Amino acid sequence: MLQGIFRRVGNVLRGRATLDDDTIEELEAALVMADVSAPIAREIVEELRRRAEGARVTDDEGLLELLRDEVCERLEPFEGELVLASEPPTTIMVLGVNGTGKTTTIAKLAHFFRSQDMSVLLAAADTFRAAAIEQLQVWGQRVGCEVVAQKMGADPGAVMFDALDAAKARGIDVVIADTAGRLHTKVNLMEELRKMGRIVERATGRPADERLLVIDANTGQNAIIQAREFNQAIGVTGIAVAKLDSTAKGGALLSLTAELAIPIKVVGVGEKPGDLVPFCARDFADGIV
Ligand SMILES: Nc1nc2c(ncn2[C@@H]2O[C@H](COP(=O)(O)OP(=O)(O)OP(=O)(O)O)[C@@H](O)[C@H]2O)c(=O)[nH]1
Ligand SMILES: [Mg+2]
Repeated sequence: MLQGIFRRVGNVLRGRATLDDDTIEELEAALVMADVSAPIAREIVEELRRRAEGARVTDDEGLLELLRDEVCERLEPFEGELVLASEPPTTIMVLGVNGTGKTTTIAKLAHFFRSQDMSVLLAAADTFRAAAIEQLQVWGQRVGCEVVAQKMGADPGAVMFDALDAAKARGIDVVIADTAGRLHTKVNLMEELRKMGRIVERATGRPADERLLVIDANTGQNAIIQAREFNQAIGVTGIAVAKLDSTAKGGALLSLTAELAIPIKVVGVGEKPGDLVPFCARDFADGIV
């Protein structure tokens, strides 16, 4: 699944039977090239050295196996599952900066819930661009669920309110809200998200069941800054990684989870509604190394 730069991490080890200082240095550099932060890259190679000594590994396959295990064990505690509310509707707010893959991820989530025979309603609360509303409506048609929308420029909170009102009236299982991701008015954006959050709380008696942050797998260390900001604003309950199929990196997930301890819930591996899989640390580790 992942090629390119992260492959180099594996290539560094190929043909080497032991971890000499040069190999360690190259490996650390390769990890950083794959978007692993420098401190975590250092930790990983130190741990790998310890493991290799303990396990008396004698060939490159053995070293690779240890590296995969190390990556897997770091991410395993952060395998998460989407939360479904015991009292419907489950509310999922989908967050993230411009172009990360929010709307596509919503379509995929809707498709997934529909395949489980659940009813889904989409809230077009990214009212910043007319195209965003239309895009969600097209997806709604394609995956077979209703879309609650207002005009461009409308108050996203009002769209959220309408959507939850309709969902309760119709006994809908899951409401998924698109949100704006523009960055140039960040303070307003975060305030707007908090306001939407309060509207959910008032309508359902609890915070949105999922505040799902979409991270573009190509983003690199910026992903951590994004996660920190959204987390401060509204409390992120899970990460959705988009575009893992198109990246050569993905190492930012290691620092992101280490720093913020937010579970990774789903992974986007393409542009079609079916291209969404649960996050699996083992698959990720095997794919990258
Ligand atoms: N290959 C691949 N492309 C993806 C994936 N998810 C999203 N995309 C593409 O990424 C682009 C942006 O996706 P959107 O879902 O529109 O992103 P967004 O966050 O809603 O963007 P804005 O509404 O502009 O902020 C589109 O061209 C998608 O087809 C994925 O998992 N794999
Ligand atoms: Mg969008």
